[in-house]
Amino acid sequence: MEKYDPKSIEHKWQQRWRESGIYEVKDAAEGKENHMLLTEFPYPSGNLHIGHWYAFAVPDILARFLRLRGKNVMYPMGFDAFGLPAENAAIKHGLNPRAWTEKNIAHMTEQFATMGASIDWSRQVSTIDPDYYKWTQWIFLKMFEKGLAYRKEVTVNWCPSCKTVLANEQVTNEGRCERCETEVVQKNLEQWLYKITDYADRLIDDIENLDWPESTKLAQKNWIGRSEGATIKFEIKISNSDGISNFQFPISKQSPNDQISKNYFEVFTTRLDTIFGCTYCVVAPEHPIFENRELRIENREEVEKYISDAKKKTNLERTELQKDKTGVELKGIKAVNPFTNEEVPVFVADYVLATYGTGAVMAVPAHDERDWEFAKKYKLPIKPVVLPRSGSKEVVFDDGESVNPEEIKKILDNGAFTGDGRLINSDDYSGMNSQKAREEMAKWLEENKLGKKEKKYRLHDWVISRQRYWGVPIPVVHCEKCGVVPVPEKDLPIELPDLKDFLPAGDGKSPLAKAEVWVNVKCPQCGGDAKRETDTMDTFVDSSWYFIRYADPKNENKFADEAKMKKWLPVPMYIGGAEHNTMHLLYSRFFTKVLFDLGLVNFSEPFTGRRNHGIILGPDNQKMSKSRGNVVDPDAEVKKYGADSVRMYLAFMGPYDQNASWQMQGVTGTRRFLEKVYNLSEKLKAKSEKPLLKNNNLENLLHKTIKKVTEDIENFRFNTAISAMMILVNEMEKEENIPIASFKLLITILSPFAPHVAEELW
Ligand code: ANZ
Ligand code: ZN
Repeated sequence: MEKYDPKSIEHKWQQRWRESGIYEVKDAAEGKENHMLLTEFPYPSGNLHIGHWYAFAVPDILARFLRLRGKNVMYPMGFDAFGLPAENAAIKHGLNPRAWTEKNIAHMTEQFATMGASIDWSRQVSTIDPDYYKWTQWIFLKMFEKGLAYRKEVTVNWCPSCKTVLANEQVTNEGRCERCETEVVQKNLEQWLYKITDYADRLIDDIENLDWPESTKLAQKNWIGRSEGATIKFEIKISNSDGISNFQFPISKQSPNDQISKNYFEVFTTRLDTIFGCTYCVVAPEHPIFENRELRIENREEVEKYISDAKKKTNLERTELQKDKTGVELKGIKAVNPFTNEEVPVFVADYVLATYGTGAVMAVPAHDERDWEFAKKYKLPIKPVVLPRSGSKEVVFDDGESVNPEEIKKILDNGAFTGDGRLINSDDYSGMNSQKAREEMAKWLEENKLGKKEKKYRLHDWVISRQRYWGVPIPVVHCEKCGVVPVPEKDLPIELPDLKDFLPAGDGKSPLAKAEVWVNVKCPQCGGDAKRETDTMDTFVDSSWYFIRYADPKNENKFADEAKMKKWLPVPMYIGGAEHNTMHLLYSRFFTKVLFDLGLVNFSEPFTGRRNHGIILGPDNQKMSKSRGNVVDPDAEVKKYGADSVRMYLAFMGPYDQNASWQMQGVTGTRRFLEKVYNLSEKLKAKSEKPLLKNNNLENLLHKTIKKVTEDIENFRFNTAISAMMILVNEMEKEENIPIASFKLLITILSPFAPHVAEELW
């Protein structure tokens, strides 16, 4: 028999698989359960890198395994093909974004073939295909009808160089544009948003039952950031030389924002039980209170200087990076604590964010660390009102007041006590535990209409507008008479027009504003002159529903046929990177819930199973990058060792969810292993088709290995499955004769990992 030569084997089988179409899956196969094994479809950057191999070749082991276990497996692939790089290439090298992207897709598809993955290319989905984005637009119209798509002026991260709005996640920790490193500034712009906050509770509550990594569930819960607490009204009093008087804004100053036309502001707290310890209040620099000129702040100039400085900082700088809390007292103004009627000073400080809660807080330095630091710095009183149930020494709560003075001293000298405990110095509430006090106090607030229990979320509505060319046009027109008018369904898709010049039109306008013929249309409602919306959609919109399309990729009348969706969805297993823990996975869940509420799909969670994969680092244990010169080229490795060896090495590197560093000689190990397997076929005794190995121990080991490989694959422990096969093969090598039946078993368990050589040996 000749030597193992992957070159002569692999290409041949890849061609055979393609020509026979064996991986093109039917919607039903008798006696088999359907299973869509989903991986995150790639962005067509132009070249498959080793990370792509890790993301697609290793899950292919699972796809092939599930097929061997009798499932009707769909292993689909597509391209998330809109986005900035195509447009940047267009601007930089004068290439057409569509031509650039399509060329990349063609090249990557060829590279995919060398992986030997069991992909069903007949179901390929590409987000730039008008047959696909027609439905992305259609879903927008459904959202619009339901009030889930709306326009609002929002403060956005603005990159002055890319001239585009950036998502928070596209801004680096240093406050720079992720792509071009320019310093990001804040800017107010009218944007389109999806109202994901309407789904905040369901997005948190429904996550419990999913078979997902705990780390992903936690990341989503933190991202949504639900806090249960209360809002409380604090009356504003102005003090002047005659003393303090009740302040009433003139009626003429009625503002759309409730809070600045009334004589109070609202705070949000999760610790209502500490309210007797409130010694001052803080409002955010962007708080609407400052818009009211009637509010005579004696030191307005100083305050406005502080505000304008604060607006230059990013949220991260304000909250985490800046260790020293700063602020300015609003002279001439006091806030009244509704429980004590005490008047406390009001500060503006940038550690309070306008975008969270109500943008104002009651400060309780005895029980909040930030407030404690601030109080020490500005010499504000610290008033303990909650003590630990048992401190270093016994605390006596007989009448709710007698306490160990050492506990008090500890708080005053060492820092806030932030836990729950028993209340002191809190009138009738003294002696209650924190939980009970919160309940009772909230009741009192509600009875007196001074506040109420409330939940707040960190999650904001999703800004989907991008001022970019290479994206899905938002299907609305702006009419002078009718305002914003949705494009009728029958006119979809609104195709992207061809452009010569892809530079943004300036003033935050998309390059599409330059496409005059395309922009100027008749209003679908009144027939008058109107203009198309020129913003395009965030690419995360495109990828929020692509997995549904795999069930019915060519449907021209619906985004997918109901019967077909029932056959394939929801997705039982989705494999991808931990970087998508929040945005992509959350957006897809939101889309699914919206479609579910519209009665368009019959499942309310898109992915019942989820596993994350790690990252392949360079041989130097660093992230691979051209500048470090530690990039591993999969094509070169395949040429040298064969695809089967590369696949196996990737699976062998470690637990699939962990990062692993590529070892230069690593693939030689799996290559040698496959050579051994190949050479075992010399020992086959064709005539003696005896079912068992002569050596009882070895027969035993073979079956133990089958069991172990099975369980390991099911649990994503591909590395230990390979170790087990290596041990088995070493033992089999010592035999002189190997029955064909035993060898077939070995080839079967090997085939998901090294499909080409397994097919050849079979
Ligand atoms: C009084 C208090 C006393 C608070 C105490 C905490 C401890 P989470 O859990 O993250 O929701 N807060 C409210 N709005 C804020 C804003 N816009 N910017 C900065 N801080 C804000 O945090 C809620 C707590 O964070 C609230 O409860 C408020 O401080 C503060 F012993 O109110 B607390
Ligand atoms: Zn009109």
